[in-house]
Amino acid sequence: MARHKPDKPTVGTLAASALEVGEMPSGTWPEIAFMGRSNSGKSSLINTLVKRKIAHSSASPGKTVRIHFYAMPAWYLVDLPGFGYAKVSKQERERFGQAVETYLTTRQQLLGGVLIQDCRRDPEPDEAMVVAWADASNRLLVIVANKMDKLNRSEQAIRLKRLQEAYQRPVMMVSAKTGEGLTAVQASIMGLGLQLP
Ligand SMILES: Nc1nc2c(ncn2[C@@H]2O[C@H](COP(=O)(O)OP(=O)(O)O)[C@@H](O)[C@H]2O)c(=O)[nH]1
Ligand SMILES: [Mg+2]
Repeated sequence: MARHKPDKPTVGTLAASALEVGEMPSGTWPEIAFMGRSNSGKSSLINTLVKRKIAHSSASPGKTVRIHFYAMPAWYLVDLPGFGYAKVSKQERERFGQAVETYLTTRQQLLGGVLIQDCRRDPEPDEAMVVAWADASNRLLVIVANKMDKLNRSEQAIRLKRLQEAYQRPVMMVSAKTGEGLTAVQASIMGLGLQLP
């Protein structure tokens, strides 16, 4: 029988920083993975959602990029510093891409993902891959279009329509900066039975 180390880290703390399964939390808490192109505002969104500064900013050049597990009330917020990550070598990027892929496709505790993108951009192949993953693995995916404060009301409506057409899924317009739209994101996390701090 598998032996689990009980999960009991303090809310908001970094419980694990992993590149391999053996380095990931070994308990049974469910996980939600936050993904997005760098500069989409992923860290800002995470920090606003959990009401504290937890998300790392991008690692300095040459530093290994890892999968970060932050303790929430009885679940883990998983920060996947994924695509568009240009500061590391090609070799490093491939290694990391493999770690993320293995995590996404094999992790039992993973309930779903939150995909963050800049509302002013259209989805690119990286974003499409995340949607394909959610479809193939039948996992929940919340698509968040961030930085809505950069657009006026009519531009917001145009972008929302365009993004929903491109994704063929609901998209939530938010601003990590002003907090606008975030209750919908909170509601979808809480709809999974997970509590936010
Ligand atoms: N105006 C505005 N700027 C934002 C918003 N979210 C993030 N930013 C800015 O976008 C830049 C990248 O944010 P960061 O959270 O580091 O993005 P990450 O690379 O995806 O983790 C920073 O300068 C943030 O201050 C937002 O909702 N509105
Ligand atoms: Mg970041």
